[in-house]
Amino acid sequence: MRNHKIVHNVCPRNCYETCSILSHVENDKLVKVEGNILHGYTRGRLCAKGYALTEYVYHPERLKYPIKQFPRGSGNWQRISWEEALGFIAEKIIELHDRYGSSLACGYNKYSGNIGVLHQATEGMFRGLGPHTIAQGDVCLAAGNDALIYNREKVPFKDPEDMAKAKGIVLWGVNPARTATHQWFFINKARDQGAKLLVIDPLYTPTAAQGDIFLQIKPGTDGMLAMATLKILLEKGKLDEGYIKEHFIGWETFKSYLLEEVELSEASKITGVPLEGIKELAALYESKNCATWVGFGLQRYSNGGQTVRVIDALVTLTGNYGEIGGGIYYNNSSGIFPINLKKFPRPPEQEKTKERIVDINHFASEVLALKDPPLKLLWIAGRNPLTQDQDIDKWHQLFRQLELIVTVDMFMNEIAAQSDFVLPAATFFEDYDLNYSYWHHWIGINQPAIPPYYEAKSDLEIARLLTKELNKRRPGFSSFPAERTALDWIEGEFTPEVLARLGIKNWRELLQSPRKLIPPSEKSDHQIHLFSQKAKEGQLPALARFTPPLSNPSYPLRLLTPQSLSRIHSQYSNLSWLDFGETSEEVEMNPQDAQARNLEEKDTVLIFNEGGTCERKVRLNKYLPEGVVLASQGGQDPINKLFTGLKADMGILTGGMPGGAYYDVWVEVKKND
Ligand SMILES: Nc1nc2c(c(=O)[nH]1)N[C@H]1C(S)=C(S)[C@@H](COP(=O)(O)OP(=O)(O)OC[C@H]3O[C@@H](n4cnc5c(=O)[nH]c(N)nc54)[C@H](O)[C@@H]3O)O[C@H]1N2
Ligand SMILES: Nc1nc2c(c(=O)[nH]1)N[C@H]1C(S)=C(S)[C@@H](COP(=O)(O)OP(=O)(O)OC[C@H]3O[C@@H](n4cnc5c(=O)[nH]c(N)nc54)[C@H](O)[C@@H]3O)O[C@H]1N2
Ligand code: SF4
Ligand SMILES: [Mo]
Repeated sequence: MRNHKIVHNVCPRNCYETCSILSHVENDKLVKVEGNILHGYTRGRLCAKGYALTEYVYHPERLKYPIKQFPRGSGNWQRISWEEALGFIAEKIIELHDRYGSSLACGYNKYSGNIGVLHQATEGMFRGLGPHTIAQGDVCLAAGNDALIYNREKVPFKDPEDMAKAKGIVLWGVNPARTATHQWFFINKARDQGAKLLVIDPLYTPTAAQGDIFLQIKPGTDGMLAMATLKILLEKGKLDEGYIKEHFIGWETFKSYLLEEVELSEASKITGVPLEGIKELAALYESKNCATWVGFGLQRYSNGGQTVRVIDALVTLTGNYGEIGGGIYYNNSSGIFPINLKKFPRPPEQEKTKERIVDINHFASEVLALKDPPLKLLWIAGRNPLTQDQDIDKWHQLFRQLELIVTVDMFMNEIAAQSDFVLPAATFFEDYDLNYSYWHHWIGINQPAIPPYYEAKSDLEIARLLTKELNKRRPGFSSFPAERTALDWIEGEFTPEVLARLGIKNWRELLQSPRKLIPPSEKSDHQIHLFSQKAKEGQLPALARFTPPLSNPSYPLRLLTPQSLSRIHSQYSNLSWLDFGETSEEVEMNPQDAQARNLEEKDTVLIFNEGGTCERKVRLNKYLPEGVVLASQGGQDPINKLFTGLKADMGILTGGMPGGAYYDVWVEVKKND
């Protein structure tokens, strides 16, 4: 074999797993990827999307050069040089600064394409311009994360590998058969030792199919299920009230709510879960070693945060604080890296005014309301809001006011197609990065395996080059430290605390192999806020209240759009290796709901609400509960056209903005004659 080498990479998708990859390279070409056996969580395996990365890197649709389109949206693209593209953008940034007296007319919208640390270079590049406009918020997990902060002051940092030691496992609103396949190793280890697996989901998912017990719940009613379970345990005398009184703030009010206002048969009706099912769940929580994995699915509701608070109350009141294997698993971001790309010092005049913050979940509509100055230049990186956002029609209005739209991406996604300039992004095989997971505790350094594809550049390289262009035109315009290389930034992240937690002396040891964080040494004192002063100050309802999620009298069907197996949101639909028949052209319906509307398999239908209309083909699914329809994300006619103004009840503490209530969508379906 000629010139064969193996390079360490880390998959940077917004995915629980952050897999460690060994890339086989021959003559500068990526020929194969495999999992790295030295990674204790991903254990030498990738998911199907990971194995398809060799097709992804050399895909014929990959963007090779900077391109410019005129008029915007016309498809009339012209290749240009990097110098020309960056020169034009730099001129525009300076001109806007002169026109408005600051860079507030310039902003970015960036999220989950690549969540590696160095991909925060886009944020850094804008920071260097002084005050500017930012899309802020956490799309994935904000409401549930806040809920845990209200209950416990901070989110428990759990090691998902410990789930292997649990005596029982509840998968609550999470679908790891699709979204976190490596976790099955640890779930199955526990099952081999006799742990029962109980799955709670409105959909009969591949995860539900693995359960010993499946509770098919009505969407948004999980809070009620948790309350009813607690009531059973309280009445059976299974809660240790002596301990609870000492460690739980607000127990008496919560207890009287359970006793006086929660009614089991009513709860069974609201949730759709039979009483036997609620009893099975209660039986599982009698064990002190029950693991509860709360997924991001169940908090995408207007009552999503409240739901997670009540589930956490169930977990903790039954004594499951997190003893070996047990406790709540949610989001394990360690927050250990300083992320210097967002913290470098700026001159005092750049610190005088604050950045302007816009809710990422409602970006276009909020930006349209901005004045003094209006947003004029928008930079998109690692995002496809035209399929993934809410209020998509507002994006089209926003385009009219923007003087320059720049998108950095590997592919011509829906937002790139509406941009003035598209800059080709390098894949993670083409530059360095530092990666941690929001789930497992392993850290890895991603290393360049192949040269950049044609003229593609990483987001960091682009930030450095644009900064140089700006400062060439106007010395000192940007304070972004453009001279720092990828390795300089990586080195800067390894504080003495990080090195100690990784048990290493020099960060370069990570170039040889990923390492696992040693857990922090502090002990939790188990104080739980069933009454939270902080939540009260945030004007949130008391915990002892179950608020049903929104309903809409005009639109009787609830639309769920969770994650697909072969996609990461809008990505990968162009990969033939991942063509498992998943399509965004269908809507799945229960046969009764279809019959009531005179619909049959393969009928062309319109699915609509006050937000808009999408065309789909009917696929009958007898496992779907009545009143729920199911569709996939992405595509040319995105389902998110039907999403308007949906906010979860919590999220401010985590993302500075409420989470998005992506599953609180109500629709009607009719034949398209
Ligand atoms: N294959 C794949 N993996 C992914 C992604 C992807 O696009 N594709 N995306 C990644 C990202 S960014 C994220 S945020 C995570 C999300 O991954 P998960 O945490 O698994 O969350 P979701 O897929 O949103 O929803 C999980 C489950 O919650 C269920 N659910 C919906 N409503 C309710 C409810 O009211 N109650 C209950 N009990 N369950 C409910 C859904 O039916 C679904 O089966 O996945 C990551 N992993
Ligand atoms: N209907 C519905 N909508 C949803 C959700 C849902 O459950 N249902 N889930 C929401 C959630 S949890 C999320 S996380 C969002 C995801 O929404 P987005 O953050 O918009 O994510 P993607 O659709 O994955 O698009 C990411 C883009 O980044 C590009 N990219 C990849 N790597 C890089 C890189 O290194 N640099 C640059 N510049 N670009 C790169 C990809 O090619 C792709 O075009 O969607 C949200 N929208
Ligand atoms: S998409 Fe997720 S599971 Fe698949 S290779 Fe990447 S990190 Fe691993
Ligand atoms: Mo997400």
